[in-house]
Amino acid sequence: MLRWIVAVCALMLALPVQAEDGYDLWQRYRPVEAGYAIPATSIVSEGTTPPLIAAAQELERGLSGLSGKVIEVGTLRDNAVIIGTPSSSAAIALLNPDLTKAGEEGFIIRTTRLNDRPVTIIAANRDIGVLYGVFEYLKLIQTRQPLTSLNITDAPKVKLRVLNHWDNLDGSVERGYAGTTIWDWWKLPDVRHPRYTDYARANASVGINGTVLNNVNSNAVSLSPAYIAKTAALADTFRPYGIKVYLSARFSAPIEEGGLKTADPLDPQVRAWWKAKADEIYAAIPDFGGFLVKANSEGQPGPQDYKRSHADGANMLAEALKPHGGIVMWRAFVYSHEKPDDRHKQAYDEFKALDGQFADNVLVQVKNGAIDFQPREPFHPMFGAMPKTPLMMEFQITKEYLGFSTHLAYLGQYYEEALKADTFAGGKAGNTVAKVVEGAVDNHTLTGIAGVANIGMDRNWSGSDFDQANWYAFGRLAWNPQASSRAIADDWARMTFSNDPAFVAPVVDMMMTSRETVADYMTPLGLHHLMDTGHHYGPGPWVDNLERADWNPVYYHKADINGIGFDRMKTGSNAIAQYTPKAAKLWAEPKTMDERYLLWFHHVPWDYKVKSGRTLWDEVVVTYSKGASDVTTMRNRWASLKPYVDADRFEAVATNLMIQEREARWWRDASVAYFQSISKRPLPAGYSAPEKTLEYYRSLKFPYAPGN
Ligand code: BDP
Repeated sequence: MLRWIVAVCALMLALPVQAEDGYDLWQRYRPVEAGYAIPATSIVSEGTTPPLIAAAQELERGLSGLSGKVIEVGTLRDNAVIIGTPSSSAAIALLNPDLTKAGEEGFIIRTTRLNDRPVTIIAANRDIGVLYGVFEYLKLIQTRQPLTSLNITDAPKVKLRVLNHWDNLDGSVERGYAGTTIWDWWKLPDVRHPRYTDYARANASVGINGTVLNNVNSNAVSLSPAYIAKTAALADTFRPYGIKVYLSARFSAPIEEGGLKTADPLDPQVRAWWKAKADEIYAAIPDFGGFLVKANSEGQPGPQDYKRSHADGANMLAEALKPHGGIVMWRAFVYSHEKPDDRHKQAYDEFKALDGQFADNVLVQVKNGAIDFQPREPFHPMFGAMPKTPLMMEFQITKEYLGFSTHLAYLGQYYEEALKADTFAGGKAGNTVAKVVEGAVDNHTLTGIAGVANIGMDRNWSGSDFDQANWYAFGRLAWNPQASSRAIADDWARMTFSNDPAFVAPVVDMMMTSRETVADYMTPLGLHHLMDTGHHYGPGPWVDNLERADWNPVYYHKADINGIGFDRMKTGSNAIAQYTPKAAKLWAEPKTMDERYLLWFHHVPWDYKVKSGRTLWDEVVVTYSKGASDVTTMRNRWASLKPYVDADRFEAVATNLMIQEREARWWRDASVAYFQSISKRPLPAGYSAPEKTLEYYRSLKFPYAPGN
């Protein structure tokens, strides 16, 4: 009897636990429901290289999980899935599929016949393409697409699809809201956590092929021999998944690590130091990707410390990396200490003149907007303005300015908005930011998109279940910047939660409006940079006492008794002139423009009549209130979806929405209280007064807010 009880208990422990904690991301591979047929019977893979082994393992894992049967790698049977390249697989070579459109990293998936047997082939020119094809094939099943007559060709439109980790060597993550860093620097290179492999699997599944391991506010120790060995261990783990490692390089490292007196990029000793450093790194990591650099920005050292230009700095590093095939991603997020000019204009002003001066292995990495990852920004005017320089897009995946990990904001919709914006480069319509980034406008082959990661040690990786969608959407849009964020949300929701249409449709709708909702309750009508000091958590529109004018929210909203908004027209900072005339025209006229950008570009009287017929003052209050009440709608919607979601993840999301509802009201009340103290106008009829006094909101302090 006792033996029987023990056996039953052991069996129960071995059974898959129903509860889900989000660790599996969109790669859950739970059995499909009856009625959806997976024809696959076996996997045929002859490849012996690490990416092909990883591809076969992933396919085995995915197919076995999804079909609920053991699907082995081995014998060729009817409906086998054959994977490989023409050189690794005799079967693929025999079938000789047309791989011309698959390029270096793409793939084809095709149902066909081999010796009169029905088979599915996943083929590519290179091993990594096979792995990407496997993930695509699994996605078809995960999203319940028909598998009977497949004929898919896909290849990435952008070459470098890179995560930027703002992770520090002490384990903290700048702007990280998902726990500490996943890099266990102390125990590397010896201890290689399984989580590193799962990280690589997740990234490869969306086509991410690079990762910058350390913060752009970097520490020269990352370039020391001990840390190069640690980085090499991570590179070894990621290599089978097609992911290269990069490091943020501190510009003054020749001084701090090398003991030199200067980091002047034109100094021969400095140049020699970087060359030797590059040689040392490549000896340990032959496929090292290169350097990301934040220079002369927010106190970081850079070439301007020596009266040299950004191009001088970037080209020195490029020269050191070039013999090894490495590249430099030089960030354009700069605003100078001396210049009192509109911060919006500074990156463009510094970089535009350098167009054509960068070495051919340098990309200039530009944030999506000219200020700083605000809930809404017009696209950065540098896109389309530097035809001779490959411009790399930098998105922020971590939600520094959008409510950390407790507010639900699907950023796929934000990324798509930025990518679809028309730069009218060369005066031509249709030269969107996406096309500039893809290199299609100016014929660049070196192209890239970066995303500031939202990954940490939290069990669910991203701090919240819905923040996983932002990592996912980033990867998908980096692969194809012209993809639809709605379709991506649809895939994600199916893979992460459920394929039930009664779940998918409302969730996707909710995701698609969620970022607008955040913009409404934080920064309506083009307002920006109103977050509280340092941590950027919660409202601080009253802040006016910081050292630099352009760190203060009052600098950005410029509200007084008469009106509000930043005049970036000719009458003001004239930042509008940095856009091509056709792009500028879209924002030039308050009467006709998209009012979601109104106060970004115009200083407008409170009594101005907006399109709704209300006064601007009333519209500000109404939009803040709408944002707050839309969160209540999201919360109710999620509550109605309880039957479709496992208990733990349902509760986790519900709790976050409760927090978001409370904080959206806080944003609304604090902002309305503050702006009313300036506008001195009554609230529109039917809108109740803020719950607490302005003094109360101003007194709130958050000394331990994360990510700061
Ligand atoms: C800002 C962040 C800051 C970063 C900086 C950057 O607040 O932590 O260091 O951007 O991108 O958004 O360099």
